[in-house]
Amino acid sequence: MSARWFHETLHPGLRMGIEADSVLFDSETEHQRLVIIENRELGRVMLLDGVVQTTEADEFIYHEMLAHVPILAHGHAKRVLIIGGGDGGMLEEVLKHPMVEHVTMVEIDRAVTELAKQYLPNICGDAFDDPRTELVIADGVKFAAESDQTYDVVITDSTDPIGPGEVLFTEGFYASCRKRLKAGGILVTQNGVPFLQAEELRGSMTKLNALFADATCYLAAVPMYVGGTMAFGWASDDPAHRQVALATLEERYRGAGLAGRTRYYTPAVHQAAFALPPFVEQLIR
Ligand code: AG3
Repeated sequence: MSARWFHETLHPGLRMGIEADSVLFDSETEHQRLVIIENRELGRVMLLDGVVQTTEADEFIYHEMLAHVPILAHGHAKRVLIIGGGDGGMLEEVLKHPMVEHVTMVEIDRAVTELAKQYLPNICGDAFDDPRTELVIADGVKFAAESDQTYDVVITDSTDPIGPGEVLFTEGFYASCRKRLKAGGILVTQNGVPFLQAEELRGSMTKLNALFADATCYLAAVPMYVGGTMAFGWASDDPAHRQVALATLEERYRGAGLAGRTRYYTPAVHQAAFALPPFVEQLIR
């Protein structure tokens, strides 16, 4: 069988291609087109509606930075809510914290979780079987609006604001997330690559600034999210959470048993991620 190329369709006028040494899955789910391929550089790669969601090679950067930054900044997070995140990579990272007692993950597409268990065990591990995990197959917008549960950290591990993911970038959704936070809780969001998705970041930050006492973004370069660094939205009513001293972060990092077990996150990287180049700063104020 000849190799097949998959081209990402996210940025009009630019084309990123990944050669599939093999195609493990390619079909429409109830919600979207789901593709899992294998590539010699990247390992297994999952795409949703033509957009790379995660790869075995670089998932650690994205998942570590969206999980450990808010949890270690918070310092005593016991309850975490993940909106999206069907591949289980975020769940697996969050569960590394012994202090975390309960994680609710709300994924709209059951097929994503089922296929991740089958084809992406290197990404989700056995996170779905952890007794602390509560998997809810539902619309994240509806869950955030209607649940009566509250959390210390809320993570939106979403697709981009096109198609089914668009609602996860609205003011109404962010307001619901705020209601799901306990006092002093932290919301973090997948917010795209600002070099290519400036308006997406500007839009989210305008809404987060209006709703929270303290809102900003932080950055990490995830190679297969092309275009430079990715932005993660950060919002909390407690500004102290992004001023945590390095020594404190180090103590919490060691305390969680994470020292030497992360491949991107360190307390120093955590602090540095909040330093923003002017072209990003201008988008978020
Ligand atoms: N979902 C975020 C994919 C973002 C792609 N955007 C982009 N390349 N600008 C990741 C899901 C992993 N759990």
